[in-house]
Amino acid sequence: MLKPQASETRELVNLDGVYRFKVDFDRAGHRQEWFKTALETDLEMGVPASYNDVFPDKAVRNHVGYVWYQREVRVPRGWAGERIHLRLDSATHEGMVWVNDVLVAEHTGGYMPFSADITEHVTPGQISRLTISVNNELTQATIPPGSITVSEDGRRQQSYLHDFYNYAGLHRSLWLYSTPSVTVDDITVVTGFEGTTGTVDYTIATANGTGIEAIRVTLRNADGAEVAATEGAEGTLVIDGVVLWKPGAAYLYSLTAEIHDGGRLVDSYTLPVGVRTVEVSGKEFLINGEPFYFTGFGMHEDHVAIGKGHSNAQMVNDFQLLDWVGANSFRTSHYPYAEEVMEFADRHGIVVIDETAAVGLHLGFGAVFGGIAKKTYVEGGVDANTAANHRQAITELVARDKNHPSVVIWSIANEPNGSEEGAREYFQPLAELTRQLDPTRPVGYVNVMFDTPDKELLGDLFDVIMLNRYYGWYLNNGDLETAEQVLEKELREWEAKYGKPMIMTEYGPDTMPGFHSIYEQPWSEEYQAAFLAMYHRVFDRVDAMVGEQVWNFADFQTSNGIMRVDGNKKGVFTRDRRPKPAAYALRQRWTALAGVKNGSDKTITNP
Ligand code: GCB
Repeated sequence: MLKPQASETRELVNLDGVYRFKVDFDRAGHRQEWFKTALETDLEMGVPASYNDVFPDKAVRNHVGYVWYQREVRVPRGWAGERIHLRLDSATHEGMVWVNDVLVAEHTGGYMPFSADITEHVTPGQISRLTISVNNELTQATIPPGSITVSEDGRRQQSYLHDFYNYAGLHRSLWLYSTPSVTVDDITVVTGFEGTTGTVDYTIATANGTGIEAIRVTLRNADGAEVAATEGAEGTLVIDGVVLWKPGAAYLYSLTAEIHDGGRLVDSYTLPVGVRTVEVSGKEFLINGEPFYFTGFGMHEDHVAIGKGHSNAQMVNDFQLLDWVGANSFRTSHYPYAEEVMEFADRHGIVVIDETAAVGLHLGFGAVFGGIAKKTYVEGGVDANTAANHRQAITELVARDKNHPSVVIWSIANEPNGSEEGAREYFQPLAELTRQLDPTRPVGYVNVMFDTPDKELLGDLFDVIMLNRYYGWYLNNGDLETAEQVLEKELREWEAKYGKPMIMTEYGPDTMPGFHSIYEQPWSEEYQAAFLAMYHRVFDRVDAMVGEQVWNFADFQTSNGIMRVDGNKKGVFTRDRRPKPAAYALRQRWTALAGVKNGSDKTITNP
């Protein structure tokens, strides 16, 4: 799926701004056809952003159901004769879109783009009414799943098994764009190299052509000089003296695909391309044939006031802090991030573990918080409906992100139940689907701490072992000595069981900024630093460890509960991005680790 862009043959108008906004408290909007007239409301809402924390009103924040957005859009008058499209980069979790009175698009899945050809419903030069209903409900059939109950006084209440606030709304940009009718519909690139010769295998899908158009493909280097060119819908571009895309040293070529008809340029689309390879070999994770050691974080799209709304300035700030702390990677825990984030990572050589929104697929979790342990793989639980939506989530993620050089692993789920009967039956087809959609990248899932190697049933289906461990926090709280022993013992068991590269994708304690303790008490800033240093000692002793991603980059908002005080405090930065002391310790370690290869001489002195 190509991101809309302006080109010689395409135009692009951004539709971000302030929309009329109405919360559908009575679930009346669809029945009363609110899209047919101006929304009756005094409220307005900024887009992109989550609406939840914008209004000082508990009823809005806690609303479960639909909200409505509306604005007028003038289609540029010069677009007569073009195809006209509308694109929403996301609507969390379900969006329905009307242009004037006509429903033009519907999409479920809160972190993926969708678009509609609206040519027949608009007139260039004229104003049209754009109305969007957005539903924030999570059910057992959505990804991520959740459940809704109705209180005695009739309020709908949402619960879910993931640990981040269910922010909702139009979190990402909206676009109006034009294309010719014959278009470059999709491009897929797979890159490789042999010595100093690089290759870009490409496939171009066109739409609405007659089949006789010529396809021309040109590859330019970062200075804009042509380095290779060829013709046809499929082929290989060869680059002499290739400059590779490397972690920390990004280099991007640009591939322009053009459709020509009788000498006339019909459509043109340009895609940034980084030439690199990714591979798992024994216990090593190789980028460009060289062992790579992941340092960084599990993150969240989460900021004060805008919630999960994308902000370019906040994004740049987060990447600057990643750079400052010496991180070379992050995981898009626990859902695909905005495309601008992926593009930034491409441009700056940051390595990404790209995750679907399949989080909370473990119904036994209830028991941990004093509730009942339910079975996961049963009808009405994680079942065929979930699997169908999970397939969609994987398919859409690969379609959107397959060309990003920064993406080196597909993570198809976070902490599903991986030890219960039914887990293999559920995950095997999904692992196969991911490989079929993209045979070039390693595939993994993120393992939960209950699924120790003696119980876990899935590891052989995947290329890498990704583990979230909280010894010293949820287990052995305050006792880092015992935690160190159990952690090392378990990691060695994983290593012996699979002999695959292992990444610690989550580890870290909640930490209250400003709380100090000479006794290394849990919640103190000293405990966070000591906890991380202990994990690092262990990682440095276990050969198969190829990465460490601390939980979390920053404090983030969660749902209410006795385990959380205004959210999760495991951030190394606070929610407003101030460093806790652990940030300085990580900076020292990761800066020293940079460039040190896995295996050979990974041992460094811990701060
Ligand atoms: C986990 C989850 C993550 C939570 C974290 C925690 O295992 O993957 O979403 O936020 O633990 O802090 O409890």
